[in-house]
Amino acid sequence: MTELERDLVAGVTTTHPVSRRVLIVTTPSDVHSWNLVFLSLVVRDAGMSCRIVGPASQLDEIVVGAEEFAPDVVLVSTINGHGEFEAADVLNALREVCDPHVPVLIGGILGVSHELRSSRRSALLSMGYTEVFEGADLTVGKVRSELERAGLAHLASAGGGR
Ligand code: B12
Repeated sequence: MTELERDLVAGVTTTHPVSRRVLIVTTPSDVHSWNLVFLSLVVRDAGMSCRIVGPASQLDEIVVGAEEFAPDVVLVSTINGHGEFEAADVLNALREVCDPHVPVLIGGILGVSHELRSSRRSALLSMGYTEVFEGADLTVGKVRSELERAGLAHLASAGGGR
């Protein structure tokens, strides 16, 4: 059995010797769950620890999850089309407890109109999201490199690794 397979059997929270921690949340209305499982596999495969708060992560659960897990990076995943409307509340909840340097990346299907994708991206970035993944951005390689970049940038700005 590989390390990844052992983690899958073990449950949704796993720890690795590498201390980067990734919190995975969704928006309060979104019940989709395989997106969260998929992301957790990418995170674990990259040798990072992860915790999933969702599906349908409520704002108080997001606050508690972020407080307990003290993530180095947060991934917000939503595909039901309401993401762009709930994104601000989720970010505000995270910022109640997360250090401002902690990168918060959002991705999935963030609205119901493909045509508005670029204006949605601009709005989410101005709101304070560190990076936005939608459509062609959603490759495993891109996600993984962004995760590593975000994790390293955070550790550097926090004055080194743990
Ligand atoms: C299964 C499914 C359901 C199941 C979910 C079961 C479960 N427990 O997960 C059920 C039946 C419950 C469901 C309900 C609904 N669904 Co649905 N569902 C799907 C379906 C068929 C597959 C989703 C899935 O599991 N994909 C597999 C995962 C692994 O892939 P993924 O979710 O796309 O995520 C990938 C990327 O987006 C990316 N990613 C995701 N998040 C993030 C985040 C970051 C940071 C990054 C980097 C990457 C990333 O990584 C993943 C792997 O590539 C999709 C259609 C489809 N074929 O995609 C519709 C779909 C998502 N559903 C849709 C809709 C509309 C609904 C409902 C509103 C329907 C209704 N009227 O009730 C409800 C929503 C309920 C709610 N409150 O959220 C729409 C959303 C449309 C939109 N956004 O414009 C879709 C796209 C169907 C469609 N074509 O219309 N659904």
